[in-house]
Amino acid sequence: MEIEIIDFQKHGDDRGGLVSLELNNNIPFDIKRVYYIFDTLSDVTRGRHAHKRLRQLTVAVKGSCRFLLDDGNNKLEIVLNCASQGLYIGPGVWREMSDFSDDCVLLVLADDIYDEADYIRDYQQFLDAVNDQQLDG
Ligand code: T46
Repeated sequence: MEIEIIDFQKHGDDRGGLVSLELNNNIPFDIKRVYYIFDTLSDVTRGRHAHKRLRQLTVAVKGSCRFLLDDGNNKLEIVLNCASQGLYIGPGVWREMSDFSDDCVLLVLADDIYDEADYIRDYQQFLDAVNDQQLDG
C-alpha cells in the first residue's frame, strides 16, 4: 500500500510549537494545492474514495481523526493526532476518515489541483480498477 507516516522536525521552544513543510525536504512531491477540513462532526465519515493519480499528505494540525486505508488487498487503520506527523497517501488507496475530534483541523497538501475525474467514489469500481491494474501506485 502506497502510504507512509512522516515525522516532521519540531522547532518548538518555550514560546510554542513550529513545524515547517518544505518541498524537497519533508514533502515527497511538488505541492500544487492546499486545503483543510474543519468543523467536522464526530459521527460523520468523509472520504470514501480513492484517487487514480493524486498524491497527498495529511496532517491533523489540531485534534485527531481516524483513517481507514485500503489498497483492495489489505486494510489498515491509522489515527492522526499529532501536528508533527504527516500521513502520505499515494494513488490507488481507498480512504475513509472518521472519529473526528470536535477540534479537528485536517491539513492536506496535494500534488495537483482539484479534479473530480481523478476520484473513484464507488468501492466496487475501485476493486475492479485494482484487479485490472488501472491505478498508479
Ligand atoms: C481526500 C480527503 C482526505 C473542491 O471544490 N476542491 C477541493 O480541493 C476539494 C478537496 C474538494 N472540493 C469540493 C468537492 C466536494 O463538493 O468540496 C466538496 C467536498 O469534497 P469531498 O467530499 O471530496 O471531501 P472529503 O473530505 O470526502 O475528501 C477530501 C478530498 O476530496 C480527498 O481528495 O483525499 O479529503
